[in-house]
Amino acid sequence: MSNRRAFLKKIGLLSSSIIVSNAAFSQLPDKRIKPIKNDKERIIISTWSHGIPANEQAIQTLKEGGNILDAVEQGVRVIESDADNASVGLGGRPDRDGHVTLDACIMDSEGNAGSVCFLEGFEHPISIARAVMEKTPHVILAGDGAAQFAREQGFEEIDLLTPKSKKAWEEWKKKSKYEPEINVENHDTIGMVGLDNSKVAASCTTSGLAYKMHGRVGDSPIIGAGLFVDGDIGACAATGLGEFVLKTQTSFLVVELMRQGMSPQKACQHALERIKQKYLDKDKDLHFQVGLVAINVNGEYAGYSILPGYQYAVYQGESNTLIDAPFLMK
Ligand code: SD4
Repeated sequence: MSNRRAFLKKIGLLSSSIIVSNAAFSQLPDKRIKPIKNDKERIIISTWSHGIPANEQAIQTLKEGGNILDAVEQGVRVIESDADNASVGLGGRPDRDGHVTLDACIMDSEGNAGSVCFLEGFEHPISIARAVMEKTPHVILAGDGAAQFAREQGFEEIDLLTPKSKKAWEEWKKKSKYEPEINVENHDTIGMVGLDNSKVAASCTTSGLAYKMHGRVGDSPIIGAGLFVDGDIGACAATGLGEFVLKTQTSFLVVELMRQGMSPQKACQHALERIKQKYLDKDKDLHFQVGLVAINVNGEYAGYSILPGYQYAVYQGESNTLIDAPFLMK
């Protein structure tokens, strides 16, 4: 008996039981939410307080006739360009070798997605990610290949390490301690989800964790981790310590839980509980933040985090509000 057959026999998965388990799969509950198709509802939600100006731009884009994909792209570009914001893109904190390396992705209602990671020297990785989605047969381009593509597409090159972020990095090098404490004063990512005209979309862009290893790629450019969109269900985007978002595919999980009938708030809470049970409950020395934003196609939305301190911005109707998210643990 082959090793594989022996293994399948041991775990009781030889032919007849495979058929049973496939049948069981097809009976998994799919309480797909019924879209209300409220064409007037227009909602934009972003991670952290920089979500306020980003939402503002996203709504402006919709008002000027852009669609929801344009809105989530244009919204986060504002933060990518903000040199005073030490978190994303220009002025972002570099890796331990002094390189500002960028991760970003974007996804639409039809299931199209594009991403760049470990990219250096461009102001708007989110727009390069969109170009990957729209102009190549691929989903992800990385490093030099992503830079080559960006150049070919006419994206302008720029040195992202500002004198301020260089000084902070030089200060950091004196102790060289890697402490990814992500919270209100120290976060690196903007994730945005939006709904307009019954269509959802999401974007996520970051210079990644401050002083990470050169070459490190986080959750933010990975479809299913940093964000996920299903046009029949809704969208989710994540911020926080990317390694744990990657290991649990958090954004995909949230959308799948919404597909099973959970509200965005329940789905976010449940997905974060998964991280807590798998990692935090097993190792009392672990301490990290993960924050989420999620929306379903009916316009219900939520933000949630593991630890206190996470805020998200919601633009709905005429108001753009910063909300303290509920959290799992003190
Ligand atoms: C990362 N998730 O690179 C990002 C970091 C982040 O606010 O969200 N910071 O792991």
